[in-house]
Amino acid sequence: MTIRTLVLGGALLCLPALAFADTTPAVKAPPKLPTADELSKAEANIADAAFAKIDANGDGQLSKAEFTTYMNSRLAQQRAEIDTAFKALDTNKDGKVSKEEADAVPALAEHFTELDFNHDGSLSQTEMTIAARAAQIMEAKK
Ligand SMILES: [Ca+2]
Ligand SMILES: [Ca+2]
Repeated sequence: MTIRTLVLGGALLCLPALAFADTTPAVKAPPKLPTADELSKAEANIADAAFAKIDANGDGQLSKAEFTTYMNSRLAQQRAEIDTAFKALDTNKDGKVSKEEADAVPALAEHFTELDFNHDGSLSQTEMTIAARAAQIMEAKK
């Protein structure tokens, strides 16, 4: 096969695509929304995927050890997320989130006094982590 036939072949392959491009209507049809049934199937897939992820040895059963490993990894991930959020809020980089800094997030500003466990007028990273954990424990007990 020569370079010439390759180039020619490539050009011929492009032709149908070009012809198609010319006839494509300017206005695209809106994306089709999934039906309730399709959404339920997608949710079942999420549950299956999560289960498979936690079921480390793939025996179709979740042991306490597998669940603990999964939860520890999730909690470590959340700790990293809290760390990132904390650093973003601490705009003057003094290692604390003041009331003024917390005002950037209305939900945080609203609960500032409750979250400031040691009542020093600012939120430490530990206080933010305690708050996140307390919220998760309440959620888990529902
Ligand atoms: Ca600060
Ligand atoms: Ca504090």
